[in-house]
Amino acid sequence: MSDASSTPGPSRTSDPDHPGAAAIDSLSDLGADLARRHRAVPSSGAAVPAPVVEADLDAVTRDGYVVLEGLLDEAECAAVRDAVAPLLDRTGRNTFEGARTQRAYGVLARTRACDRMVDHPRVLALLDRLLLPNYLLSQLQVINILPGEEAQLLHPDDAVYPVPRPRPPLGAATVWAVDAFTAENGATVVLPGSHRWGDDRTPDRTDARLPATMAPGSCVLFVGTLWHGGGANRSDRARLALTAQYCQPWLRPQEAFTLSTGRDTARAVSADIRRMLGYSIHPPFVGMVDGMHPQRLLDAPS
Ligand SMILES: O=C(O)CCC(=O)C(=O)O
Repeated sequence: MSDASSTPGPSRTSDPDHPGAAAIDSLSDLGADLARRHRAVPSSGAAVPAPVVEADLDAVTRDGYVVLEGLLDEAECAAVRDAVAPLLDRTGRNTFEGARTQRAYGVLARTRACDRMVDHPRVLALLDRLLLPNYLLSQLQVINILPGEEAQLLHPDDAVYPVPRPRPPLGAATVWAVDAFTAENGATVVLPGSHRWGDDRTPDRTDARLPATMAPGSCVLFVGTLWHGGGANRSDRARLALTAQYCQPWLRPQEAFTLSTGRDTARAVSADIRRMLGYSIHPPFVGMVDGMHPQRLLDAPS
């Protein structure tokens, strides 16, 4: 069932009770057999030159994050700004979401304008190396930090999963600057190297906190183990951002996108986003629907 597999399936047997049944000698055979029509295709990240990805990956491995500059142009940022403005109608329900921060969820079901922030090749090229094939989208939010907002509680995103640290990350995230991120307007604050900390360590005043300052159309990508948070907005203008979180394909995503996002949306997005919404399998079975690859739900008329 794995669409991560690109190898031909196992050979068919001549068992008279099960004509055409495949011989399965290993779990990878099983995955390859069940994928059949829905085999892996490389993500759009495969087109990114290897030296570029390796430099990005070196930074992430060393510091826990990397700033990817200038991935979207001003027209693309303006389109995102226009599309998300009507979605920003409320402030946070607690100080973690932010009393002076507007958030919008369910973005993919409401606009196509943000898709490139979810499946940008530079991001996918890194995720392809940090996570297992068929990693999933775990969250997608618009975050608009208003003037006067205080610094968010520092946190690692994958602390929601009860797995002891230190350990490899269970996911990764991007925060995209739609407006320029500055030290004054609430640029995401990162703690370099904190992705290696164990459970016995939380940030104290001696730890370096760096604002991820960047131009519109750039993003900061960090692993789920990195301590970070939204910055205080001491400017007189809002700071508009979009954040996408991704997780290993065997984990439960924070938002159940297969429940919250309709099949018309799943058909409308790119193959990379569709796979990340859950129309994919972690081999041999995780994510199946009625014993079959979930992509079949989209092949049939709904
Ligand atoms: O808005 C930001 O810069 C980061 C927000 C964040 O880390 C979160 O809400 O989990």
